[in-house]
Amino acid sequence: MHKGQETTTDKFHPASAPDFLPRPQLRDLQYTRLRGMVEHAYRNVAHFRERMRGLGLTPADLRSLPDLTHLPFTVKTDLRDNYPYGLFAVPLDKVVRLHASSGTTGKPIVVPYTRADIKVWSEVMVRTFAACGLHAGDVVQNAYGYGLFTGGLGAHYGAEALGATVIPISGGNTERQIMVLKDFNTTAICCTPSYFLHLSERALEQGIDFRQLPLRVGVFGAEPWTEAMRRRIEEETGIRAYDIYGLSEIIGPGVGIECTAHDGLHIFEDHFYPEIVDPQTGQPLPDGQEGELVLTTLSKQAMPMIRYRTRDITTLMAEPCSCGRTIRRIRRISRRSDDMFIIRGVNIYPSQVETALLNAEGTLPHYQIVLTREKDLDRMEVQVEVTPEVFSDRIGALEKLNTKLLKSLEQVLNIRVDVRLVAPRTIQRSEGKAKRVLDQRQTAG
Ligand code: DLL
Repeated sequence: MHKGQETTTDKFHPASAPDFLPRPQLRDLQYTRLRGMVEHAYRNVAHFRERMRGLGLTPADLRSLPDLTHLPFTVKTDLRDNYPYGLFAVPLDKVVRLHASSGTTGKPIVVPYTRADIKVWSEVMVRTFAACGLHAGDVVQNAYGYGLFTGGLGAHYGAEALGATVIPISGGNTERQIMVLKDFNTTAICCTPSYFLHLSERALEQGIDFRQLPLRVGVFGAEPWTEAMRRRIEEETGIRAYDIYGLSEIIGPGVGIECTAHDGLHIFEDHFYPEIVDPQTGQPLPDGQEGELVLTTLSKQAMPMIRYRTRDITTLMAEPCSCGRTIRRIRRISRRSDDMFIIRGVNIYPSQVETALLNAEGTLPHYQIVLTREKDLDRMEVQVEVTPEVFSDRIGALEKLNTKLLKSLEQVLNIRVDVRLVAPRTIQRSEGKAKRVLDQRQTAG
């Protein structure tokens, strides 16, 4: 049962018009914008110019949209190597905002915006919220972090431009989040799915059931999550949970969003051109085939990105969506090509573990994967919280669940791993992106 009344009126939001363009018109628009953007990048960014010249290409060689596949890729190290301002295509006096993505090691990646870029960003975020059925009158609690992270301000500008009432609460301070959610009659919340679970759990401990509140929509992203996780969230809180995708290098949040059909994420293709390539060879793959998402910005001024390798693994869905949008969809991003770890020769992604765990009754959606090395042998332990009922049951219930999880994990992963059932609230909660894998193999020697 969901409180979120799903309407199709979102398609009538004026800002959403580009979502419904006839495909030939959209392709014309994409090509025109691509030409302009490549010329701009070629003229103003030495890195792009040199890379193109290295392949004997100039912007004039771009005679059609498919010619895009001849252009060189941009990868994360290109951004690192040009830290901080080397890939900027405009002088600093045209840059009105800087954000940065922290990354796991070393220096961050710096992303600049001109005034026009901010406008585009707000526009795609309005289209994002409209696709989730939000409108003026909604009270949006924005719990994405404000600051260098793009989540907070990106969602803020979009929600404001939509005409909604924004609560710029930022991430963290769980007690205050719950108080505001209840007292301010919040109808929509933006945060990572893992943090939302934490909020709803803490609220329940205080006797506050989200199902009894006006909250009806969650706009969740910035980290991978699964259908099993969505089911848990929707069942436990009575809201509709939407998957929002984005990355700093391209703009921040607002690259893609689910519509009320909840069947893939629409990419705002008039601003971000998607391709899927083989992650190993870089060869373009046809629609419907899984691979690495590559994005090209079509309108970004301050830092255009040509064929950026996102490392996010997904599939482009060419078939039309029941919502009527003509912009293509990607499947939910369940993994990154660099998420993968290898245990005893088997490739494993955290999302496989999540699905296996959450399909079992008695588990809570909090888990962690701990990798260690003992006598040169890799060991993987999956720690998962169990419901208080299971935990306080006779030892039999725990054992039964343990055996069940061992089996389903072995089925999914094709190797035997260890499972440790732990008490509720044992696994550390995150206020932003959850850290699912604890790799202690290096330190274990
Ligand atoms: O996470 C931007 C964002 C903010 C997106 C708020 C959505 C909501 P970065 O910190 O640069 O930017 O991280 C980008 O996060 O390449 C994906 O690997 C992952 N990611 C983002 N959204 C999703 C999602 C923001 N819905 C990286 N599903 C991306 C899976 C996601 N992974």
